Order: sequence, then structure tokens, then C-alpha cells
Amino acid sequence: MHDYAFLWALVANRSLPTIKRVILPAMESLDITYIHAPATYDFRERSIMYGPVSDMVPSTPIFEMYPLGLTTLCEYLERHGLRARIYNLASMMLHKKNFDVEANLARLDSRMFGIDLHWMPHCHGSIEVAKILKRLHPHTPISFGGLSSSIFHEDLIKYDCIDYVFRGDSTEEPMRMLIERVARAERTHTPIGDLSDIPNLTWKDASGAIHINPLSWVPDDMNAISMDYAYPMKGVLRHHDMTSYLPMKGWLSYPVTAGLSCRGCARNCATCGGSAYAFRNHFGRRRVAWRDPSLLIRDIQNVQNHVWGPIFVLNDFLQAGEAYTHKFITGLKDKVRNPIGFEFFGPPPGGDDFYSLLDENLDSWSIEISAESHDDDVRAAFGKGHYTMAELEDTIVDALSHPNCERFDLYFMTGIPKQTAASVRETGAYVQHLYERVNYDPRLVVMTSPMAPFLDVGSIAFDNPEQFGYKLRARTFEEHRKRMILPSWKHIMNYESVYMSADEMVDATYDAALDINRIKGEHGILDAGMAAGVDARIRQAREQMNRLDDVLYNGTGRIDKRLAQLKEEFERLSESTVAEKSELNWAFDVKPTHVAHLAKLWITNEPANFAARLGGKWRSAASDFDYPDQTNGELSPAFNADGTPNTSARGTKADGISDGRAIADEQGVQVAAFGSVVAPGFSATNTNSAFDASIANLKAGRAGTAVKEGAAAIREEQLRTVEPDPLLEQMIAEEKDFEGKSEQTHSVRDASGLKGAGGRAGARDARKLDKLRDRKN
Ligand code: B12
Ligand code: SF4
Repeated sequence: MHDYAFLWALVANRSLPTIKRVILPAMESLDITYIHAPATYDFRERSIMYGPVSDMVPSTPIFEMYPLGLTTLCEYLERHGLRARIYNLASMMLHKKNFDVEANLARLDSRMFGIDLHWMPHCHGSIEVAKILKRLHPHTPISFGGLSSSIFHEDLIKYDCIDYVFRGDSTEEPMRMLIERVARAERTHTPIGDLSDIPNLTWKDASGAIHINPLSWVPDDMNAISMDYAYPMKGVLRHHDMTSYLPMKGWLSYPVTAGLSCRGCARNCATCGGSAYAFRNHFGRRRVAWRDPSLLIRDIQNVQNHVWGPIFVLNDFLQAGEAYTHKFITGLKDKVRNPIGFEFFGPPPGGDDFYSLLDENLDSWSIEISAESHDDDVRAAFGKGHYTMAELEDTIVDALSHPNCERFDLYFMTGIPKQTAASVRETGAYVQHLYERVNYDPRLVVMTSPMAPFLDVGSIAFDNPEQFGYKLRARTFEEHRKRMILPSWKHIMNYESVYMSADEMVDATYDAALDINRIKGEHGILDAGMAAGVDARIRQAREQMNRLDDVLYNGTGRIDKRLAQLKEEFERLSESTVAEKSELNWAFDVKPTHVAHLAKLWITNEPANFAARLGGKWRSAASDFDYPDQTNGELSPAFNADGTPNTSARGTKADGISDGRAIADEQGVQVAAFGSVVAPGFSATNTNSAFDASIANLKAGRAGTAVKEGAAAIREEQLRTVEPDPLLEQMIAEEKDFEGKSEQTHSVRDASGLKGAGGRAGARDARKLDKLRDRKN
């Protein structure tokens, strides 16, 4: 009786967390916690007109989506007995009003923190979060990683708040090696010691000296990592925390997922930080690393067991060749239940036959292609000169003639080499022609957006701006970081084009978007009400940009105070401006099988997780499938056998780049080999040898290594800074002036105006548009 009274007193008087603390023992520390920061750390307080920077992706403009690599890293580590979690700080700050960042970060208990700086727009947020973490957890090492980190590793490691930087596109195994070392040092109370054997690592030793290990871990395939979404599902259950794992705002209402066919790319688009050039020069990759098609199929099956949203298969698998394509598509037969879409980098070779293959194997399929410009010359200057708009039109007509084609998304982009404002404004007329040609088929969805906020760091054009008509406003890491507090996307952009000024680009982009939206509205491609909404928002966004200039250049007093009054409008007009964001969304159904699978997942995990917690342990969240250990590549070494960096345009005889296997013939007959650095279906002028010849004249700005040649290039680059920006200087001076003073410059801690593509409204709009598209021609 006494015991029950005690229990009742316990339950009645204590909060649930307190009860849990009494019943459950203290939990063991996690080995690593990966934190995803918002693009601009204090976005809730600042007034920034982000504009349409994220209109073509599901995230809000603070880019709350974390890299898929965080899930592959965590799963890999869990599989090897370590305990890892994802903490999407950006998502927490967006979802929870007045979310207290410092109090929540202080509660994290981990042997190491990992912060992704994969996409360059996170250059501000990731550093600010690292500074806070270092202050709150001074003895816990902080590591950075991701594509942008790889490029700026030398700059990053100089920050006091960063201990390690991982370079390269495959860091699972190097990360495991480091975490084991950190854990051992902690267990044995010994110093961590020499880390020079850990590949791809840039690090500081106990004396603060910086070391740059070779970028030598470059696996040849993508088969060792788990892309089956098992980790995030299990992670949510284990930590009883959904928000910190959410990939983006509103994901629960619009659970979009991705399947990735490869790491790297076979093409060399000038402004792309994921091109063969960027991978070769900055991430050590000399050939595309493919995922075995049978694994990709299994990924898709597993995803749709638990998640009902659409699956986008990104990175054009056609580049892997005919055999891969056939195995993948035929292997999907009778297995796909969710909406599925494929990204292609040009018209698929085989045209109508290829679409018949899709029809035979899939009840419904969609395609997305980024043509960048309707103008063949501009597209060629961008690096997609391997097809003409006429050829792309033909393929659209072919695709739409197939009954199982659900939609065809066609994207254009502004700000690319050789593109003038006049060329951007011609887009509308072209789109009108295109829609006429397909008889206003509503399944064709055309959209345009600006290349913003940044020209990709590490791209051919970033490394050689003048040759592509760009003037960089930011070159170094610091120069980028500082720009993220500027008041609008026009100001934040790290480039200006000699073909059109930033003001012209803003205006022309809004004009082209107005035209495309009008055409879609008039012809029932887009719901009339939604089209009217987009029209109004574009016009208001343009007005708002003018008002902003007025406030900036004619106003008085501190800039942030002047801008504060515009914050609400900035947020409202920073989404769904160049196109209705929910146009990106695809309708989907939740089926009873999904519910059954989720219930099974809960039943098989929850009691076992609880039992582990009773012992103070975190239960493994590794995938149920077997994956091999990650091994280093032999075909794409960043270093030659004699230790010299393999940075010459020509690789080893067997790397599929220069041994002749990568050539397609003049008729476009595809002879590209598995993993070769050339896209199939192209003429000899588009082979890797041709790429190499043109790249040979270019100079990589920041090679991924500090050995000899690389170091020289980096030194030279470090000296190249941009001209000072008076507006930025004024804002920084004002902030410094007010630092530490009692007056609170920013009081609002909310940005609920940012909605993202998801949410119930997004899903409802998507269903509306789906019905509209059912009116197939
Ligand atoms: C798939 C993809 C997307 C998907 C995102 C899926 C996702 N959640 O990751 C979508 C379509 C949504 C997308 C959006 C964007 N993307 Co994108 N994307 C790609 C693409 C095609 C492939 C990436 C890939 O294959 N990843 C493979 C996965 C398994 O690995 P991973 O995520 O890279 O992670 C590994 C390493 O990078 C590293 N790593 C990553 N994070 C960390 C953290 C730590 C601590 C450590 C140690 C290691 C580490 O280790 C991981 C495991 O090995 C590349 C182009 C290319 N050819 O690579 C562009 C690319 C990465 N994207 C790019 C850009 C610019 C964007 C956008 C900013 C565009 C925009 N303005 O809207 C947005 C940002 C979205 C956001 N954050 O909200 C640029 C980045 C250039 C740069 N350096 O900044 C790229 C290079 C090319 C391009 N222009 O598209 N993208
Ligand atoms: S096709 Fe071009 S834009 Fe797309 S990932 Fe490859 S290089 Fe980048």
C-alpha cells in the first residue's frame, strides 16, 4: 500500500520528464550528433527578402533540408556499433515559436558534434551554431563536412570553434575512424594523438597546428551506404523526437523522398558545383560512383513501405549506360506504388522506345529536365549544348504521348553565362509556343527561377569567372559568410554577370515568371485562383524590392531598424513568387499498407528501444538490410601510386576517362561505359576528352589538397579577394557598434511567415492540380 502511495505521489506531482529521469537510468552519451543549421542563423530576428531562392526546392529560403548524407553517415556508424543522431536545428527553429536554441543545444549529450556545410548558403548559420556549441560544450570536438566544407577546408579549420573538417563526397568510413579514436581517447583518458592516417581529414593537433591529410578516400561505387530511409525512421522512434529529424517544414503533409543513383556527375555545366570538373578538382572523384540498380530498386521499395509521398530518382541514371537503365527500369515492374519521377540531364536516348520501356514497367511515371534556357547558344554556354531545344521539344511530345506519363517538369534558370535580360524575357514567348505544340497539355509544367543566392563554389565558372562573364562579389569563405546578412537576394548574390546587372536580372526573372504563370493560368495548366495568387505575389515582390531600395538608399538611421517594418512582407514574398510552390508537389494517397508497415515498425522497435533504455543504452538504428563496408576506390584515386596528386586532366589508363571507353559516336549511339565520365547519346564533341581539352585551359581555384600544386593554387586564391561592398560594410559596422549594448536590436523570435512546400495547404493544392492534370490530351 505504501509503495502505491509513493508511486501515486511520484506520478501526480512530477512532470513526465522528471518521472522518466527517476525510472530510467542516465543514458550513455551519443558518439556523434549531426546538427543542421539554418542558412542565416538569426533569420527569425533579421528582415531579409530572400526572394525566390528556394522556390524550386521543397525547403523554405533558410534551406532547412539537411543533406541525405547525414542519414547515410548515421546509419553507417550505427552499423558499426556507434550511436549517432540527426538534430535538424533549422527545422526546430522554424516549427517551434520562440524555440530557445541555446537551452536546447546545451542539453545535447554527445562525444562529438558534426555540422554540415554542404550547401554554401549555410555558411553563416553553420559557423554561428559552431560558435554556440563550442561555448556550451568547450571539450566536445566539432567537425564540419559536405561539399562546400571540402572546398573551404583551409578557411574553416582556422576557426577556433572547428576542430576537424572532412573533405570529399564519401566520408562514412573516415568519420567512423575518427569517432572510434575520439571515443577511445575519452574512455582511456588519453590524448587523441596523431590523426595523419585518417583520409580526407583536415585537423588541428593539441598545439593548434593545422594538418591536411591526403584526399585519398574516394570509393568507386555507392553500394556501401544505406539509402533505404530505415535510419531516420528508427531514429525518430528511438529519440521520440520527430521535429529534429524532419527534412523540411511541412514534410509530414508532403513526405517527399529521394533515391540517388550515383555520386558525382558525368557532365560539366559551367555553373554547377556538382560537375565532373568540381568533383575531380575539389572532391578527388575521377569517375561517377554508381549505386547498383538492384539496391536502388530495394531503396525505393523500402521507402514506399513507410512513406507515401513521391520518390524522385535524382542524378540522371541514363549516364550509366543502356545496361544499367534496362536493369533498373525493368526491375521496377510491379514494385512501385508511390508516385515516381526521374531527373534527366537531357532528352533520353532512344526517345519513344525509351518511354515505351517506362510505360511497360510502370503504371505512372514523371520526368524532370532542366533546360536552363530556351536559347540554344545560352544553353551551350552553360554546358548543355549536347541537345537543342528542338530535340527537347520532340522528347516532350514523345513523353506526353505515352499514357502512363503523369507529368513532365521543365525548368529554366536565369543568371547563366551569355544570358541577357532580353533573352530571359523571350522565355514567355517560347513557353507559349511550346504549350501550343503540346496542345496545352496540363501535364507539362514549366517553371523558371534565378541562379541564387550563389553561383556554386567549386564550379568551372566560379574558379574562372572572367571567362564566363562573371564578376564575383565573394570569393573567400568569409566574404560569403558576411553577405548572408544583406537585406535581399539581389544583395546576397555572390556574382554579377556582365550580360545583365543584378537589378536587370531581378526584373527580367519576375517578368519571365509573370509570363509563364499567365500562360498556365489562361490555359488551365494551373488553377485560375492559384495563378492569380502567383501573379499578385510576383507584382508585390517586385514592388517590395523597390521599397527596399528606397528604404535603404533614402532612409536614415540604422539599417536593421529601417528594415524591421518590412519583415512580415519579406517572409510572405519570399516563397511561391516565381511559381506556386505547391506546383512542385505531387498528389499521393496514404494506403492501408503504409499504416500497417508503420505499426509494424513501431511494434518491432518501441519495446526493444525501451528495454535498451532501461539499461541506459541506445539501441541500434541500423538498417535491417546488409550492406558491405565502405572500401576505398581503386579506379579514381586522388593520388598516384608515387604519392603525387592525381590532378592532371588525364587519369590512369583504367579509370574509364581516358582509355577510350568513354566515347559516344557521331550518330549519338551510346557507347559510354559504366561509370565513365561522359553522358550517353552524345557526339564525340561531348566526350570526356573534349571536356578535358576545354578544361585544360582553365584553372582550378582551390584544389582539394595542400600538397605542392594544390597548395600553390590555394595560396594564390587566398590573396584574391573582392572589392569592398559599401552597404555590407555599413551593416557590419552598425552591428559591431551595437554588439553587447543593452538595447535589443532584434526582438522577434519567429519566422512563421515561411511556409515551405509542405503543409496541409500544399497537399490540398497538389491534389487540386493533380485533378486538373487528369485532363490528359
Ligand atoms: C540531390 C541533390 C539535391 C536534393 C537534396 C537532397 C538532400 N537532402 O540531400 C535537392 C533537389 C532537394 C537539392 C536542393 C538544393 N541543392 Co542540391 N544537389 C543534389 C545533388 C544532385 C546530389 C547530391 C548527392 O548525390 N548526395 C549524395 C549523398 C548521399 O551524400 P551527401 O549528402 O553529399 O553527403 C556526403 C558528403 O557530402 C559528406 N557530408 C555532408 N554533410 C556532412 C556533414 C559532416 C559533419 C560530415 C563529416 C560530412 C558531411 O559526407 C556525406 C556522406 O558521405 C548535387 C549535385 C551533384 N552532382 O552532386 C546537388 C548540389 C549538392 N546542390 C546544390 C545546390 C546549390 C542546392 C540548393 C541550394 C539549390 C537551391 N538554391 O535551391 C538546394 C538546397 C536545398 C536545401 N538544403 O534545402 C549544389 C551545391 C553547391 C554548393 N557547394 O553550395 C550542388 C553541388 C549542385 C547543384 N547546383 O545542384 N539538391
Ligand atoms: S548535369 Fe550539369 S547541372 Fe546537372 S549535376 Fe551534372 S554538371 Fe551539374
